[in-house]
Amino acid sequence: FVAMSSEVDKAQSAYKSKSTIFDKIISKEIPADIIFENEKCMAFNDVNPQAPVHFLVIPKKQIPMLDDASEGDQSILGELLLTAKTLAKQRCPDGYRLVINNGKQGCQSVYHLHIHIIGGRQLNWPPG
Ligand code: D5M
Repeated sequence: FVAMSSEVDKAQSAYKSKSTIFDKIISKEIPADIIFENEKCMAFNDVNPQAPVHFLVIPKKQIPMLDDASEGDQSILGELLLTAKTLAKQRCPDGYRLVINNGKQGCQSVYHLHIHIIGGRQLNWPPG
């Protein structure tokens, strides 16, 4: 419960900013456990894993949240989903879940669009 409420606390105090910690991961200013990278997107393991497999897929383009995605982002959104699927299929052959947290009540704490991929154990439904 501590871990869960601290993620909620982080989301409560998070806000959109010009650059986020994920930009620093993209530019390699700070290290991350990167598992995939191409010119458009990147995947790395989450520092606060909620399951045996928990990684994030992000666009290199700065899109703060899903709300900000537009018609012109169709191909990058598709690329994120297909990248997530390819990596998830290898790591979680028995199933997995994709999550996009959007905004305060969605529990978003980093304002750079990201897809969570969670798996490696039996997941529950519904989420909290
Ligand atoms: O999820 C943001 C997620 O990002 C949260 O699960 C922790 C993770 N995070 C935060 N900083 C890092 C670094 N530096 N490396 C890897 N993972 C990180 P949200 O959907 O915004 O709540």
